[in-house]
Amino acid sequence: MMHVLKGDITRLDFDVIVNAANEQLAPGGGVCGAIHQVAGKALAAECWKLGGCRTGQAKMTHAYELPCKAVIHAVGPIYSGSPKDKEYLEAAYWNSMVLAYDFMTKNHMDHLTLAFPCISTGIYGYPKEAACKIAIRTVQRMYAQYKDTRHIDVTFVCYDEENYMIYKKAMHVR
Ligand code: AR6
Repeated sequence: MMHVLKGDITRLDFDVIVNAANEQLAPGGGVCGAIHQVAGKALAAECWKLGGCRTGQAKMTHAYELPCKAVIHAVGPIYSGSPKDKEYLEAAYWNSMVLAYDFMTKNHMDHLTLAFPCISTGIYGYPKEAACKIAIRTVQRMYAQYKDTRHIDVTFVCYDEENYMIYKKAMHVR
């Protein structure tokens, strides 16, 4: 199932949350800054050891002071208008889901709650409606691929009203 919520991803109760990270995996601003602030300095130290993450890729860390069990750092594209942007954004969602399924397997879980922020739609400037369609389609594609008994419940956590309205419309939520 996919859900949409308006709120602060660092304060909600999920097994795993996704961070809209940068290639350096540095704390930065936006949702990334908020996640690092709540997690504490140990998160930045672990991220530093990972040696960065290419656009479209994702890496997992511990969650430290955050209420979740783990954090997936996904790097979305800096919007440029090139067709590559879409590919990279799809890859960021897809690779995050792959890591979430791996986490479930390693931890012998048959159900996991995963929260995504609206990757790339803040500082990285991706048009929000287009990004929303990509996010939803990619998660649907992943669900079709992993048709087994284990299930990931995905929630898109929107911080700004505009994204929230866009997601609600796209998901036919009143
Ligand atoms: N919870 C959920 N969503 C949030 C929160 C929050 N606490 N805070 C902001 N958002 P952005 P990007 C939303 O700029 O565009 C960082 O500096 C926000 O409204 O955080 O992928 C990184 O380090 C927007 O819809 O990420 C990178 O350098 C969405 O999160 C760069 O920004 C994404 O906005 C990444 O840019």
